[in-house]
Amino acid sequence: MTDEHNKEGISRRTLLSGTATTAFVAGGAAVGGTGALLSTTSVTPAVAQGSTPKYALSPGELDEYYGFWSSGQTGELRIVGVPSMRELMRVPVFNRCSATGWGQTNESLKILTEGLLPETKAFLAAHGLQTYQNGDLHHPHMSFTDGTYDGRYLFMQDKANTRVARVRCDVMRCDKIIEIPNANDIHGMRPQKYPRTGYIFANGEHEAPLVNDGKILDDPSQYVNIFTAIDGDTMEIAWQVIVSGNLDNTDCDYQGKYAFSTSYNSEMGMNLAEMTANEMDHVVIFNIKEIEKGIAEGDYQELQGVKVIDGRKGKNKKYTRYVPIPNSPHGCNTAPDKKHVVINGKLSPTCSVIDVEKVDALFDSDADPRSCIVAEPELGLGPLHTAFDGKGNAFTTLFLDSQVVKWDIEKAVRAYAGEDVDPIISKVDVHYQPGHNSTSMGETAEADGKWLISMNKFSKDRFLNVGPLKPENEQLIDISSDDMKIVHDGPTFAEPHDSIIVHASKVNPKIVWDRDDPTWEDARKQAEADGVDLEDGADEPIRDGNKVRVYMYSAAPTFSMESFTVKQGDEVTIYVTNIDDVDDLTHGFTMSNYGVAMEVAPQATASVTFIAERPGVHWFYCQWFCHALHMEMRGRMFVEPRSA
Ligand code: CUK
Ligand code: CUA
Repeated sequence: MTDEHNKEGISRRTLLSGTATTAFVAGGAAVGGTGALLSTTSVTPAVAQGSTPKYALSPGELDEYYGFWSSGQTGELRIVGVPSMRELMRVPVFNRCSATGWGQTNESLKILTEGLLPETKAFLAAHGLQTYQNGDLHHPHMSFTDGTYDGRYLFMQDKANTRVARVRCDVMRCDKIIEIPNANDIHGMRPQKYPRTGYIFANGEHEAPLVNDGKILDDPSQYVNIFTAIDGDTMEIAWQVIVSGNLDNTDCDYQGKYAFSTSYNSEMGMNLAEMTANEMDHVVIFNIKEIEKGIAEGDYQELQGVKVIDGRKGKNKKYTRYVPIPNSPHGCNTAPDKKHVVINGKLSPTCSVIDVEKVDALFDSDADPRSCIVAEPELGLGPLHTAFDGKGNAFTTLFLDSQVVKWDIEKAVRAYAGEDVDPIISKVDVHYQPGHNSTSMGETAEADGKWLISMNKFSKDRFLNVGPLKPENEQLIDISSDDMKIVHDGPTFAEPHDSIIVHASKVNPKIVWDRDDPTWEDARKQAEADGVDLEDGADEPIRDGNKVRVYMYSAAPTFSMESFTVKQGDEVTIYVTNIDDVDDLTHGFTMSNYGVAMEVAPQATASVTFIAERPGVHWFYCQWFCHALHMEMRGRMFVEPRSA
């Protein structure tokens, strides 16, 4: 370790305020007790040398893995090819998408509005909105069956507006979004691994009064946090648990018995000094079977239609256990060995390893909560998240050190038991300040130890300067050998937190939509009522008072209607069915100067409603380049003025 490196390390630490740094040092001393904060393990060079990296795919070659990426405050889900790191698709979820019409089409508005609470709808209506226009999507995770991905759904949360969404993997479109009552700002979220998903566990991060109607304001003693279990099949809330301290990240076991949530603010502090005051925070362990039993036996209060159990510290030890963990833990990651859960220290240089087999005793015999901790290796500065290779090794991001550390879980357990072994295998510099990381199939029992993505928060000098706002940098690391090799820098726009890497064999999306897809159920019913076949369209608009419905189909390069006439002020709904049954032959429908645009993929129906308030001739056109005569794929809407 050079002096320069040390200096850099110290300057990075100033990213944390003085208070936090003090707390960090205190936590380190309290837990580690072994002296130096940094291990002397050699750092592998950041750039791979020698043979052609196997991440480089030839044109036309397909990736071995799907990467499912969050996009943070952009609010969408992204699909990335791994190892090529090519961005393949953006799936709109909590955002508004200009290309697909997500947030504008009737089909998407139904999904975006039906799960909102009544008071949220009223609040949004006061702003002239039907739904939120933003979201903060941190954690995308796939549904599990028997401990591995099953390719059915992807689930993701919205920290900004307290929602959980589901994406269907057969069409890669969001089909459900629900707002979580009673909770605030859903952060950590994971699907149940076993026997299947099953539950989606969702952490409310920010504490507030349980009925947050303004009667209680600056009285933190009355604030609580809420852990929510959602039924992943119905997307209805199964139950909630009131907890002490905030909830950050979460994961669950491979036995279907417990879920685990980190809390960086067990103090329930309202400012930085208060939040980092204690040397120990905690992990909350939720006893799923006991909670289900408590619900069945009526040990709950019903709030906003949800059954809520009290699992606060010292309240009811059947439901929860609070395991003390060094200052401000963040990531929570269950290892593919089905035995260990790694709690990442953040302000403490340690990771705490829970043995799930020792958790039963916490509930059965009132054992010391810390008795489930079987290792607490000191790894470096700012451990945030851990991923696994399925060979007994863990990979932890070190935010402050700008490194990923590879360590041996079993050796860490032996060291904790007193043996003189060093669990750290190697470290690699990443660029810079990593948050999450993920390994190929790493959060399943089928972790294969090929690739690691380090999701770095800062990219600084790694790319051409694009102005003060920089992309993130996601680095692809070959972990097939002990010295981790960075083989690729992948810039991404604001701001992926988490990702999963799923073997392509697990996912098998359709090439064209099925005509009987439920997505356009409302359009199907309306067409039936109007005596129209969606695939044939109608020759004329169908008038129903001041409501006008226009049914057309698209077949490259024409719309079935060349023109139609409505009256100024009419509420017009356009239904477009793409009857081209051809791979990749997407059409679109844009009504110019009306702010209207949507995508219609092969064999899909999409619809959009607007008020024809602008009189005159308005061209509609296909905005998806579909044919040599794509430019000619257009028609006119005549809007007769009111006075005429
Ligand atoms: S959190 Cu972002 S780096 Cu929201 Cu999963 Cu840890
Ligand atoms: Cu249809 Cu362009």
